[in-house]
Parts: sequence; C-alpha cells; structure tokens
Amino acid sequence: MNLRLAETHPEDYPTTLGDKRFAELVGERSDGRINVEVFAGAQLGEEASVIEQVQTGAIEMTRVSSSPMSEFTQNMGVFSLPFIFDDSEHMWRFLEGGDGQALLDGLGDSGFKGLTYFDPGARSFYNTGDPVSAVEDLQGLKFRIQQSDISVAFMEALGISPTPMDYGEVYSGLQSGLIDGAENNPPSYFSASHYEVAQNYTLDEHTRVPEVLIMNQAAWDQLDDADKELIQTAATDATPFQRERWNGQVEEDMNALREAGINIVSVDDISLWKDAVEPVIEQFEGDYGAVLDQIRAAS
Ligand code: GTR
Repeated sequence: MNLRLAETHPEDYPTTLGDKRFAELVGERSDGRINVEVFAGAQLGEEASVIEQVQTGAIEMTRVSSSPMSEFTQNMGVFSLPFIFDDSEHMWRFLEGGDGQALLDGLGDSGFKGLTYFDPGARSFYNTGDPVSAVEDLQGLKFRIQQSDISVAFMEALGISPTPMDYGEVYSGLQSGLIDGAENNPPSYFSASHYEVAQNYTLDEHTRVPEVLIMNQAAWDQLDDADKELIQTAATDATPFQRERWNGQVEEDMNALREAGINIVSVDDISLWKDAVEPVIEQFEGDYGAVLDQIRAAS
C-alpha cells in the first residue's frame, strides 16, 4: 500500500521531520507493507490545492496548517483568531485534551481523517520599510495572509490591508513590493528566506495555528482495524518527536536571524494590540463561542 503525503516545507523543516518520523514508524511496524511517501517542498502543490486533493482522494495524506483547513471545515477557523492562547503550554493542554481531540475528529464531517496536531509555534509580523512596534505602525500596510476569512477580519481590525496569497508566492511578493509584509513563525520566516527581503521581525506572537496531519476519509475507511490502529498510533507517536525538533529549530533560527542582522523588534504594549482585535473575537463569538470557552478553560 502506498500513501502519498504532501508537505509544503523543505526536507529538514520540523514538520517534514515529523512526517518522516511518522512514515518511518508506519514502515517499521507494518514490515514495509504500508509505505508512506513524503513529498516535501510543495512538490504536490500549494496548501489550498493539496487540501482539496486530499478531500477528493487524489492525494491520500498531507500535513497542513489549520488556517487554510478552515475554508473546508469551519471549526478549524477558531485557531486563526488572535491571542486566544496564553502560551505554547496552554495550546497543548487544549489540543491534547478531549475538546482538542474532538475538533480533530470533527474533520470527518468534511471528508478528512484527522490524525494528529503538530507544533506550529507562534506567528509574528515581518515587513520591509520601517519597523513595527505598535498598532499605529501597521496602518495601511499590505500584508500577505493565509487563506482564511477570519484572518481577513483580524488583520483589518489592526489596520492592515490583507492579501491572501499562497505561501510559495510570498518571497517574490515581498521582493517586488507587491506586499509590505507577511507573518509567520521563525522557522518559516527563516527557511523560506523571507528574512532576506523583509528585515524587520516584530515579536507580537499574535496566533498559534496548529499544524494538522490528515488523511482522505475514504482511504481511511478502507483500512482494516489493525491498520487503522497502526497508522493512528504512528501519528500519535511521531508527535513528541516533532515537538522536540520544533523547539530546537526555533532557537536555532532566532540565532541565525540575529546573526544575519535582522531587526528583531519587541512590541511596546501588547495589551493595545489585544484591545484592537477584541471586536473580532466578539464578532466570531457566535460561531466559535463554545470552543473559545473550552480554550479559556484550558488556560
Ligand atoms: C507555516 C505553516 C505552513 C503554511 C505557512 C503559510 O507556518 O507551517 O503549513 O501554512 O505557514 O503561512 O502559508
């Protein structure tokens, strides 16, 4: 059995290493009968297109961000709301608890089997031109965002002009001046070389958008119980490895960014940023109130 797994990041990126660990465990535990083939570096397409292909079954598996997933399964959108987690521990308490797992299971309604979450770190803004340390500095700037309606609302609340765009187009967008900035965690900002063309990195840590490992639901349904168990356990067991690699990579990349002379900017007063986006949380309280309460309860 051959299962193709699409991954947008390069070979040595922590999510790709998590995918490969998963593939290795599946291979070992099935004595090579089930082969998970990892296609790194967006070889099978950009995330929005890959998710669609996993939904139809053209590709069996992918590791993606829950942000573009929200266009296919609304519940995942909650993670694109800003400042909902206090820190990484809070996020993991929620994800590993019953409510986080229920959210992953809910992907079944949209044709996906959710296997596990991977660590996404925290996303922060980066831009060309003058550094950003306060909400006023963001006014009117054009920033690339992930494909999600919630991100549009949240960026607008900060005064940004949001431009949804594929990840693979961000570098040239920054270079040509089509956009003034984007936002991501340190390993993405570094590995995609965006730091070369946008040299201010503002550590506002506005979102933690979990990565998800998913499979086409019909392909999952065709597996017998023993193989389902084998694949699920391999995904669960690959997760601590991915999290460990993640933490190491963030540290390494922050050092590399400092060495490259990147202007790492701290925020003047983060409570003002939170105040600015509060109306967005209220706006989405109708759709996500129940899960927001669960997230608050895990704080
Ligand atoms: C990264 C994430 C990718 C992709 C990218 C983006 O942090 O790991 O899956 O979603 O962000 O901004 O498009």
